Amino acid sequence: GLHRKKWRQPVSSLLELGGVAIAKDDVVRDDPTNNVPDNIFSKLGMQLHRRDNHPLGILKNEIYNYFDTNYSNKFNKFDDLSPIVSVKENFDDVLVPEDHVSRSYNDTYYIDSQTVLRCHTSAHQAELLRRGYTQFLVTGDVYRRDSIDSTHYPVFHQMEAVRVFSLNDWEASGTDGTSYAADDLKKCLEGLARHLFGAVEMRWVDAYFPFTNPSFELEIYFQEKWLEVLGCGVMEQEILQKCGKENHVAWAFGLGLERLAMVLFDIPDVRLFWSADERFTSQFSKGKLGVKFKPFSKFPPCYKDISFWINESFTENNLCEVVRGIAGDLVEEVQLIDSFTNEKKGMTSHCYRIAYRSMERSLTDEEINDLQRNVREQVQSKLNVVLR
Ligand code: FA5
Ligand code: MG
Repeated sequence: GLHRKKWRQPVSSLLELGGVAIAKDDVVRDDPTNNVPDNIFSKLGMQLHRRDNHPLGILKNEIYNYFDTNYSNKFNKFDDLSPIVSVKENFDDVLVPEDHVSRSYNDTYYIDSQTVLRCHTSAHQAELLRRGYTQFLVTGDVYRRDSIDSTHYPVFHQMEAVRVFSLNDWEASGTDGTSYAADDLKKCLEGLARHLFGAVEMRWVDAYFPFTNPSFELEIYFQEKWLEVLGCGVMEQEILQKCGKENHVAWAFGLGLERLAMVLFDIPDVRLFWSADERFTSQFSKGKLGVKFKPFSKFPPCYKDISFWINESFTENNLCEVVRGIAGDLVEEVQLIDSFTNEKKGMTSHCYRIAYRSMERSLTDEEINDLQRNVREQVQSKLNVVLR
């Protein structure tokens, strides 16, 4: 009957957060009304950024210090806003186009068709502007269906900052509002980078966001690569106008706390932030920024390849979710290493290399073979691909 699913839901798969009850679902489907799997569900409410002895909490507090000491007008701080937001807040309010990929079930976790796990802290910009705030910081956990490697995780943390100016502020400067805000933004972020890092190699890259123009990304050189740490720009006028802020300009940025913390603390893999192992947690303490993490030991990775004929609905994010659902934090990377099309049959084959590695111990052959057998079974049954 009508209520079948709703009422049969076992209690343990329901969670109350910020007054909203959400359900989990462990099936990967193309058009679900709820695509939040167990391993994501279990991260809700953890709030690593509110732990003073956790690298993310230490970093958050240090950024607070920077704003407190450099701005006489205090920034309002929020770090406890519910990650469950409406589609309107997450996308519409920040002008994300109707057909933008980030809205798809493949990229975003939906609780139902109108409710998502926020995929960025920008989801709170409009609400706070409407409530009258003009300088604020929002820190929180954000959720994305994404690929798997050492710098990507489906749950991570962002800090959003917004600063609004009125005509008085830029009139005297002799420049237009947009340049005034862009200059102030870059000054703020370069100051923040110096505050956190002292000297570090960084560069500005032009970017695109639906909610800012112009838009930029900041990259920092880390482990022989340029690592993107934040996006920012001058807020689109339309957002300000809709929030009752005509004749104002504003800048905004959203930074990835894990990415910055990896550089600051020398943390080599994003999974470590979730570790409850004392050999990790005991290395960090309140107020101590930049203590270099000492790996307990580097355990060897084990590589397993899997090849299959894909179908039209196949996506890498779905594959990663299946692998993560089985191996959890034992999976370090899922990488496409080969792809070819058989023109006659009109079929395409992908080969992925899965790297299994624990940050905490050596894995046994048996354990890895079990994981891989499970992966093969579920890739076949849940993604409807044909194994080779
Ligand atoms: C955004 O999320 C924008 N909302 C940022 C923004 C805010 C732009 C305000 C303009 C104005 P982006 O998708 O690039 O942008 O993510 C921002 C940062 O989050 C990235 O630079 C990166 O540091 C971090 N990040 C993104 N995906 C992941 C991931 N899977 N794991 C860890 N960190 C990530
Ligand atoms: Mg980006």
